[in-house]
Amino acid sequence: MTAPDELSKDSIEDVLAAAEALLHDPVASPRFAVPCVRQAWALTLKDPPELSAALREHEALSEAQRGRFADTWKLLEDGESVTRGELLEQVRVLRRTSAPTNRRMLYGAWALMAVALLGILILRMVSGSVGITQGSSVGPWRVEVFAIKEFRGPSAVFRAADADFKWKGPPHETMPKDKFATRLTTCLELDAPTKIDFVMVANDGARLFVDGKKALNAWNVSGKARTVTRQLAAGTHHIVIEHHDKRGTASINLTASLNGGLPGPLAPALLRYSDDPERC
Ligand SMILES: [Ca+2]
Repeated sequence: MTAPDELSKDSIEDVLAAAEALLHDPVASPRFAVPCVRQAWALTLKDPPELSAALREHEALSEAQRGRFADTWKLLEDGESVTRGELLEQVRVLRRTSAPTNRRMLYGAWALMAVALLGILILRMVSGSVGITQGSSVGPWRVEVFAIKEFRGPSAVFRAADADFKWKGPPHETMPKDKFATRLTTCLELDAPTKIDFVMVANDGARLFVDGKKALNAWNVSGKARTVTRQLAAGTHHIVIEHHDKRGTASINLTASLNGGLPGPLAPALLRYSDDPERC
């Protein structure tokens, strides 16, 4: 069963805000913003199988925009680069055109949430002991949640397919809704040397460790994307994200580009679950 908070994790405003933060960061290459812009289009166009083809027929665009945007995504799919200006134009258009779709999605999310809650109620009536679960029992990421940001005291552990969460309430039924901390760990298995660009966005703060070394530190920076490039040897690499929330909503998202390819979530096929958060 899908947990209610998972239904609302892909708010288009958050995705566009992350894209803008990256595109306005003079240090970050525009390609770091590509996964956010792609996700925004996927939300707007209901996850089309081929984005360039869908853009060529998108009615909310002018004819010139259709051709230009479709060409941009074709280039990206072929591993070519794009300019900051091209992506910023798409973000501006997405901001202008996504509102009605977003309202429809919100309505859909509420409807799904109502169905999910009804399902939970029925299960509780049948079994008398079923609680709301977060995450799942499968997935290569180990997620451990603590009630305080020092990562001490009682914790809750679950698994996830991806390092991509947004919480409006508690991250787990045993945890508070504010001032909690999460540690996400996984093992990245590479069969060849690989250059990886990591992009991390978090609310309220997070840091990324690769093989025990701090690679990104945004512990006191909320909502701003941070990027880093690592050349990794073939073999197993321990990936750790530490995240904390102060109050309000909380989120963590990690994407990566491998050898200059199209950025996206780390593919589950490259990841292995380890029950030990300290090592692979
Ligand atoms: Ca927060």
